[in-house]
Amino acid sequence: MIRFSLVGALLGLGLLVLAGETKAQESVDGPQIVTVRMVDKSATEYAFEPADITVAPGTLVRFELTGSIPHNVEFKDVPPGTDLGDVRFGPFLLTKGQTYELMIDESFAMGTHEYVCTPHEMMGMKGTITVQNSDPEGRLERIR
Ligand SMILES: [Cu+2]
Repeated sequence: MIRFSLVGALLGLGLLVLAGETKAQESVDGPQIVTVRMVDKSATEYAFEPADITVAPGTLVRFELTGSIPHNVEFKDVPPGTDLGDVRFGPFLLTKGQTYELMIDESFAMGTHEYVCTPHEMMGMKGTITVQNSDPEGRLERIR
């Protein structure tokens, strides 16, 4: 039971902080939502789709597991001034359809944030989130 023991291990490490189940409501005043799918392209090929996104501060990035292989989001190379805390190493999504949401707030400095799926980095499962201010007056700056 590989999957069972993986769950146990994750629980043991206290990493199962899943944003999961709840789907954020998209309203007129709500944040812009960008979805990145975690895709099993074959038994040995996994990918984030789209791999490279550009977002404004205040955007909600939603990772969605579309297959049956567990994936996560681990930030590797981030711009100076970024302070991700626990978000640096995200939880593993285990169930098809499960989501993990990241609010692009002030903990993400402007610039390109490179991330990988920890177990599948060597198989090319990586992506980037480029944070770019599309709002020169700074209205969105303080949205969390
Ligand atoms: Cu993966």
